[in-house]
Amino acid sequence: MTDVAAASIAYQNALKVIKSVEPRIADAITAELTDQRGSLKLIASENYASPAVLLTMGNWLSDKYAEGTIGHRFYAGCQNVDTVESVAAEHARELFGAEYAYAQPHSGIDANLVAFWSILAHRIEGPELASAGVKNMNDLDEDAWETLRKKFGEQRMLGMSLDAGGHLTHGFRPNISGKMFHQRSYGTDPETQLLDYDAVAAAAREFKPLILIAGYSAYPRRVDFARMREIADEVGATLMVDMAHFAGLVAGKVFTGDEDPIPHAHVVTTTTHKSLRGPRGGLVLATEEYAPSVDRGCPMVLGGPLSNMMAAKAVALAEARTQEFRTYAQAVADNAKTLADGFLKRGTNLVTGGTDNHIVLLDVSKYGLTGRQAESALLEAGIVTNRNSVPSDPNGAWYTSGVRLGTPALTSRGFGADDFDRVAELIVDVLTNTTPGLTAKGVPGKAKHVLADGVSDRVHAASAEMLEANPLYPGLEL
Ligand code: DSN
Repeated sequence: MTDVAAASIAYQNALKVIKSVEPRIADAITAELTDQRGSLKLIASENYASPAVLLTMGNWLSDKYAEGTIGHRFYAGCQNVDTVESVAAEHARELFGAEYAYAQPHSGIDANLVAFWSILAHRIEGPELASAGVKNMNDLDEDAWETLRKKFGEQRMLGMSLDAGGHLTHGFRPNISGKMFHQRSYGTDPETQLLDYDAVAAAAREFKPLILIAGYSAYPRRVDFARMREIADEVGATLMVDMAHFAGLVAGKVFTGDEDPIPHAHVVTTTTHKSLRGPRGGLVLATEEYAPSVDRGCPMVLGGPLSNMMAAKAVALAEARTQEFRTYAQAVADNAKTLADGFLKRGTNLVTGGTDNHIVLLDVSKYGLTGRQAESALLEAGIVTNRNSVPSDPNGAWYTSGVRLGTPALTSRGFGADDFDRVAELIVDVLTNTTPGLTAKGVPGKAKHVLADGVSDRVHAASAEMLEANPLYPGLEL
């Protein structure tokens, strides 16, 4: 339990110290708290970390360089960083039941990069070194090194398509992963919008990827990881799961058995700040087989570990091992279902027709709006969301036809079933009272919106009641 009186004093004093050097930054920090306290945050990838997690980030651990691994650093004096990283990895292993955990990645993208290069090291570099009869890549002659570099560039990755809910780091061209790998995507069934495992298996048989990636950032359903592992095994692929979005539901034992990626995947990556409710950062979990190559993450693709952030990860993971967190995780999933039902009964179209995780994906085309117009109308009414593509989106990835909602943040504030039904009602009120704004040529466009008079005020007033009844950081005097 957080000692809120102690946290209040800590923050008040910290802000006083910051203000004495750069008042604009102290003011921005305070203003961010005011904004977060006063809006309905429904961004599926955001949450509210505890004061204990937040306070752990701001200290002198930040000043220490510690490239390398626990007990094998390229700098002297890393004994305290060793403790921090060991505790973070221990909590991660025990929380998720993983054979090995790596706490250094600075973000989800970094965690995925560590995973990709570890898989390449294990599957491509290792056998190549063995066939050349050397232990270290520095011992390869120039020709053998060129051959190895070419082999890295020939590898294939199969992941979920972006408009079905996959993530940019799963082999798409704007991200480095799309430049590293030959990529192919699997989508969802055109009718049900659900994952079609037979289609994934057919694509895997034809494409023969080195890496099969499962995981998503905008798919409102659970995944059968046992089935994904069968597919990977059939074609000799490594199964990598990116659980950045739903790690909190795995940690909280809402996803178990075939829905828990850890027993099925070779390598699992995650962020620590979404449903897991920790600091900004990443983790890689792996089987013993992949552990030695994952352990090479720094300096293979990462800069020196952020020891203050690893410390905050350790605190958040300790929190996630409590019964309180399990209750929270179950509430996140229950609330998403209530939210989805609230839309369905009011006639809003949902991608896949509902949810069984923490995401609800609205298709706003029936309101005559793009996702971008819906997002900005909702923001005007104090509801913070983000626009998102829907499968086969006619409006592309910039304007989109969807709005993605998530329940982790408001559930952390204590919102329950009645509140989420009311949230659905407010969102429908905004969508039905918004029309497309006109372009410079005087025709309806895809970017601007017009919200009818009075709607913003009535939605703000209704939200304020719920926000006051469920305060953010109750007792924290700032
Ligand atoms: N930004 C994260 C999300 O919103 O899902 C993924 O990168």
